[in-house]
Amino acid sequence: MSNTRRNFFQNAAALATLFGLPSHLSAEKTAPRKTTEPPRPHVPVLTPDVPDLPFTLDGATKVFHLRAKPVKRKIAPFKTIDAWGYNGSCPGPTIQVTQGDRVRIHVENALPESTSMHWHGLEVPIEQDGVPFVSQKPIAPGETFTYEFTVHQEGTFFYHAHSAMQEMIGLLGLFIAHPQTPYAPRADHDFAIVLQEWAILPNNSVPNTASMEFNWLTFNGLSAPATTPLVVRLGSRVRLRFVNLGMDHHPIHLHGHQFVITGTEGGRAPESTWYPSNTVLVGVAQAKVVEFEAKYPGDWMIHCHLPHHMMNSMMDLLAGRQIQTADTTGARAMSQMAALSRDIGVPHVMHSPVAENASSVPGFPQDAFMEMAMDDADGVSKPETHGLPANWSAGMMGMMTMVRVLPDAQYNEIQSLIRDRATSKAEDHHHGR
Ligand SMILES: [Cu+2]
Repeated sequence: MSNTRRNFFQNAAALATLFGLPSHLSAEKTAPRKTTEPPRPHVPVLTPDVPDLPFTLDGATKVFHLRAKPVKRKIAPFKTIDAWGYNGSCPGPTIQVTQGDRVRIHVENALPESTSMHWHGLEVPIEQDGVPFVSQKPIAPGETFTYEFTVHQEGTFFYHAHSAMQEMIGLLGLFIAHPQTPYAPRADHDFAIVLQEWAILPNNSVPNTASMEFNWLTFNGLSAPATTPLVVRLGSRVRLRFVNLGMDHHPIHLHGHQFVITGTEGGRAPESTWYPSNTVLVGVAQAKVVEFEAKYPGDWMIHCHLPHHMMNSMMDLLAGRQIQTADTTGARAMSQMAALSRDIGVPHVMHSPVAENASSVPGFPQDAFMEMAMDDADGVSKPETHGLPANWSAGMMGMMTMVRVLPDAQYNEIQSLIRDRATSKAEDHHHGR
């Protein structure tokens, strides 16, 4: 085959990867597979609320471009922060390659200080290791450094600036290497989630990366209820990949199902090591991969179980306002919350009822004023939340999302809404909106 033809086929394959719908987004999935169609070796990883990094081909080498730059991230309906990220996203876009691929990654520094890039867990030559002053000179502002290596491993890896404070302000992303020999059993859905914590004072937008007191906790750069639920088909096999590059360890708990731990930051774990759990501790610098059969229909929570990681910083809402909780009644609290709702422009804020004598009970309030429903807020309402019970968002805070295990009809309805969203976004783009 001539070089031109070979390039054409390689480029066609790359375009299919870039623009093809993941098989789990296809409504035709319920139809029996045609015998002539070769089975896909794996479904692509979906990183909710984070884009994939596109690539071009130079011969057989996949070429990526990452631009380190400050980025504004609306982590909750009432909180936008100044983080640093890549290509306008924090965490950075997800890189997906196949074991055996040769990759070239241009890292451009649009930060006001020098940076570096480390390929965490990947076995690369020392000059590609990305440690400033040890394996390379720091990448100065305005400079680009090009990394190139062959990925001979499979698994869940990540990339990050090899500088402690830059990691904490968001300079990291996922690096997924799909296996050459497909994993067994095959997963129907494959999701990845980056865990991060932030210390941001009320009325401030810049994280304090030196602080040990974290008040904002995020999955893929968002705090619940802004996190996008993971929508899966009832009866499917689901893989979840968690990556932690922060200061705290996070015990991630799944409701209503048991999973097995099928991999770590070092790759796939042998099946003989799998044992049932429903909580997995994702330690700092680790990846943990779990799999389960989505057997039970429902909207099942998945969240860090550290109590302080299951809340948002309400101080931001209160900014400059006094809410009297120590001497209040249900009606008074309701009117205060309604005023708050108007002021912050969140369509609907409510809390659950409190007893008439609440203020005379030592310990009150605990959660009474933390439950705020904002189902219709910008960034909360989306196809993936379609059909959830009213006020669902009142129970969602911090490092939290849900796995929605849905029967065919509901699953297909949401996938069709997601496709409509993609179409209208493409049209907006086409019309320069
Ligand atoms: Cu946690």
